[in-house]
Amino acid sequence: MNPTTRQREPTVLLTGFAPFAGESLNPSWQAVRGLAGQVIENHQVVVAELPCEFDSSLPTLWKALRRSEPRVAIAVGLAGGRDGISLERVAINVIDARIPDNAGVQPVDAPVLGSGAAAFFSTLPIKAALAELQHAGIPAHISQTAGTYVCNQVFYALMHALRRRRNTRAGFVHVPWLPAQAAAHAQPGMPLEQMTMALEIIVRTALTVRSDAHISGGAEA
Ligand code: PCA
Repeated sequence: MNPTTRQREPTVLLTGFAPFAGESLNPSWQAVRGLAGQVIENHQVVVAELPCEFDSSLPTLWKALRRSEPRVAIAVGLAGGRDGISLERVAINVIDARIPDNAGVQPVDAPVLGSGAAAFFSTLPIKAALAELQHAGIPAHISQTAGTYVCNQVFYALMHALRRRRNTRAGFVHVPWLPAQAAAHAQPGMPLEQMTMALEIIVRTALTVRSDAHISGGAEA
């Protein structure tokens, strides 16, 4: 078949991160990897692992976006210490690294993109996804900040790259520690199967729900 005329199956892009800060596993990549090649609502799941490096994560993200041309793109990262799935609401145009990345780089108060808007909102139906996750018995919440580290940078760059693609929904999800990591840090964790199931639910919701649910996911602080 002529590759230029071949109809490609629509795709969903999921990215996870390489381990960082001395950990040997990053649950985000473990969970994303578990959905590689699966078909959800007639969309093929394409996955990519991003380095936990300010400089190289973005070209890797852009390449994955170019290759997959997804209908839904969700970047996933670890937020150690959180006690459930975090549906991130907003990406901000700032990097302020508390620790160096895997390349030893530690930017402070730098913009993600010098000429970019101050912030972008997730275009995923995060409230509807929250309701679905709660219905499935998976701990989850809306998060009002994705931090100021590599995850926020990738979230911001993802939303910036897709800002004119009205038909592509995109956003960011943080997952907590895996159980063994949670025990080592004395912080909350979640089994891998539950994280993978959560991502599948979020993808399905993004592909099927037209307008987001009107339920509170707010916080006082
Ligand atoms: N979590 C970090 C970067 C990579 C990851 O998985 C963050 O939240 O910024």
